[in-house]
Amino acid sequence: MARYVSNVLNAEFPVFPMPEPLQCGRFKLTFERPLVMGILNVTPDSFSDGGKYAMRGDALRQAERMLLDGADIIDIGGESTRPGAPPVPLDEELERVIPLVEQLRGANVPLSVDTYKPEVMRHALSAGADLINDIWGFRMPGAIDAVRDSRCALCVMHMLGEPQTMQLGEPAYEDVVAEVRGFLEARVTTLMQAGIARARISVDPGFGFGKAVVEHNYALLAHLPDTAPHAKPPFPILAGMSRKSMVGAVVGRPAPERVAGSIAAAVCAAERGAAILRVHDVAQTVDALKVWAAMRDAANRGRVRR
Ligand code: PT1
Repeated sequence: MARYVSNVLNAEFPVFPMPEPLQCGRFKLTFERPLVMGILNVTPDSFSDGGKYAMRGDALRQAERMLLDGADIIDIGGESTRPGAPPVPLDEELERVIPLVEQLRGANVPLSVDTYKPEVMRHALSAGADLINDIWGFRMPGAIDAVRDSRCALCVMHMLGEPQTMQLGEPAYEDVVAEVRGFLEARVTTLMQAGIARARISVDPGFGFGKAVVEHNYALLAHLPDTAPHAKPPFPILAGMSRKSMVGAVVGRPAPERVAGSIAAAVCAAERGAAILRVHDVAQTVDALKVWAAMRDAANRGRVRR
């Protein structure tokens, strides 16, 4: 008679070497468990005509919510980098982002700013940002100079093409995992040669940024540890899949209904050693990761004898 044997009892739990602590402005982040980065979009709400003040109030309330829900980092973004989203002028992005950094600075939580503009990076760091999250991987002229003399962390992301056009043609790779890793290796080398300490650098394969929706994104997720530079100790990996079309394509639901699918993706990434998960649904992701961590801890204790 066929018998199902639980893998957990017999196989070893996959163990990935833990990244060293990440130097992140006022903080030093450690990765005994994956950290949750809550997404704070500071963009005008089409349903509200209250202008900037309402937008800022909404953002502050949302930040408060995410902190109560257990977010470890808040990622503030003033320009949507979703495929096809229009660029935001510099002064508009500054007006959206900098007041929020100032107002959240007292919350004693690491503040990340999602920007590729060197000028926004400089102002954000002066206002007290702890991490600069750059979808362009610090390739814009002046971006490296903007962060060099600070203690902020960097998130270096892979993107093929530009946000406006990256999903229009068919993104083509010979080996998507190796090519993303090669790109990140080259960026990390350039950053360290420019004088940025290794301890400040995290990497991100850039889910949804110039990748075929199912084929490439799920290959990157399946092989997540291989998307980062092969280095000892490893660089912390940040994974952002929350509500993206890679989830939508599989569950067949619009963005607001992709919460459960996104949590499954986050747990898969945790299982593959992700250090930071960038998510919209902080409370649900924190719970899911607690359950996953309890299972991992049990696996590490070994099989219980009686
Ligand atoms: C990300 C990320 C980001 N994603 C980092 N920063 C976005 N470090 C913004 C879709 O396919 O993954 N890592 N900042 C949001 N971008 C997208 C891309 C949103 C694709 C949606 C899609 O639906």
